Amino acid sequence: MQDAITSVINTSDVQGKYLDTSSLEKLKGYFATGELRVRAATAISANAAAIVKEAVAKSLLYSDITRPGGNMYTTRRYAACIRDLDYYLRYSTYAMLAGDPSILDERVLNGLKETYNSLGVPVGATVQAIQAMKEVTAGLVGADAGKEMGVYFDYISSGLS
Ligand SMILES: CCC1=C(C)/C(=C/C2=NC(=C\c3[nH]c(/C=C4\NC(=O)[C@H](C)[C@H]4CC)c(C)c3CCC(=O)O)/C(CCC(=O)O)=C2C)NC1=O
Repeated sequence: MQDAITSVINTSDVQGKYLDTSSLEKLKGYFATGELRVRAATAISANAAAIVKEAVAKSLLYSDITRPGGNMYTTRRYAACIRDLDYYLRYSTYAMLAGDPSILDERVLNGLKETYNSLGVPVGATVQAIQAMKEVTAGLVGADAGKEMGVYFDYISSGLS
């Protein structure tokens, strides 16, 4: 896993150089938003279950997906879906704190699409639920932190698509 700091340091180290202006600007931006990131992570962890629940209500409930024949039908599969959404929320929060998406590649997206395809888990509906979490989260943490979280929700969405 990388973060905003190791990412610019590794890039400079490969070239055997001190940080250039654009790397220093990136770091400045990251440090300037440190407080915002920590505050957002605190609010998200205190409200994680409610965020997932509201996102499911907005995107999946009362659709064919929760009826017999749908992939969320049966309590076991419903629970697996809720658990997956909680993974996406938690790992997006880690990535937002790190300011870098690499943890999502390593721990979430690696092999996920293949698993979903082999189990018949619908990717389109999953992406809708992730986008609903993006909206609900932005409503909770405010526009600036919401935009930052949105980067990582979108990263998972495109990694699945
Ligand atoms: C931390 C990284 C990580 C991820 C991401 C993860 C995902 C993941 N989701 C799974 C299943 C599943 N995922 C879903 C999810 C859904 N079905 C729907 O219709 C909805 C649209 C959607 C929720 C938004 C369902 C229903 C299953 C169970 C499928 C089955 O067994 O038939 C499985 C198969 C094994 C299992 O059932 O536990 C994995 C590995 N596991 C991990 O360790």
